[in-house]
Amino acid sequence: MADIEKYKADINNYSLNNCRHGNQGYGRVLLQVFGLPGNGKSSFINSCKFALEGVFNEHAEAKKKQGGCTTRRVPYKLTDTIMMVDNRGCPTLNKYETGQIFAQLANLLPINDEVEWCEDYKKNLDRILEEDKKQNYSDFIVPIFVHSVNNRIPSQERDTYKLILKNARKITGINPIVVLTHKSYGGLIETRNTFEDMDSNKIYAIENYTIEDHQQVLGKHREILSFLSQILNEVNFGMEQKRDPKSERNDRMKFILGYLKDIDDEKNREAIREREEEIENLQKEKEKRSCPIL
Ligand SMILES: Nc1nc2c(ncn2[C@@H]2O[C@H](COP(=O)(O)OP(=O)(O)OP(=O)(O)O)[C@@H](O)[C@H]2O)c(=O)[nH]1
Ligand SMILES: [Mg+2]
Repeated sequence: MADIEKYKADINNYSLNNCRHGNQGYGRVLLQVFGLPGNGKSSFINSCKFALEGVFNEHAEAKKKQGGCTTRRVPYKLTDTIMMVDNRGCPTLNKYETGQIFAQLANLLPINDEVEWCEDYKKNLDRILEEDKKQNYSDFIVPIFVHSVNNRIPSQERDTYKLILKNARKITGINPIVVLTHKSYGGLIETRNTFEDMDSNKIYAIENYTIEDHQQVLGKHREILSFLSQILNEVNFGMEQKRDPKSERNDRMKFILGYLKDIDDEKNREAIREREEEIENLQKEKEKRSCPIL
């Protein structure tokens, strides 16, 4: 029990001011929870709050729901310094949807609003530029990828996952911390291996508290609090170096705008290819008609 109280005290008293070079302009730690729908993101946030505060509440709505339950980016306060953000999960992993994951991760989409995202480059750009007016650059972002062991990743999708995790690292400067939920449902070792093969080096397995089952368990509390405390070590490590929140935000912005532009260029090239094919087919058709077989 003593370790649990120690973890709680460390988490509750954590301040960026105590980092090696002081807070360097960062105001809070933003634990950016992301992943596909239904993998336990909201439940994980509820579990963290339960372990830290001692009372279970469905802070973040957690349900089995077709098409995703959480559709906004919702922030949940863990302490005065630590915030968890429940990001919208993406049902598919096409380039537009992954662009949306990255824009959320980079903290370039508004918090507390519906995450509206579409295939229109200009609209997405406007949304990001509008949010940028708030000049919110004082968050130290930690990416946390939540994935259920129930959700086996087919081998043909591994490259896409790998790319998402790699881009998340580029955006935030931290290799995403992987949280595997439903850990007692079988398949944990296999899923862990899959993530290790995708270059993940920080993988935690937990069983979330849920609305159906939130009987307090010492082992679960310990696991979750130990997780949070290790995340703070990660932040301390990142703060060992001199950094500048403003230029980091600019770099994130550059990355996202470049990514969106590339997708748009590809879409336009694809449209041109289709058009050329159409013309070619019409041409062939015309030739056939003007040259009947004798
Ligand atoms: N047994 C068990 N159930 C879990 C666990 N994590 C989540 N669940 C259940 O799985 C379902 C989906 O969990 P959510 O937390 O809503 O998942 P989400 O990732 O927030 O989903 P979206 O908001 O739709 O993106 C809910 O019914 C949860 O109760 C877990 O570790 N163990
Ligand atoms: Mg959710």
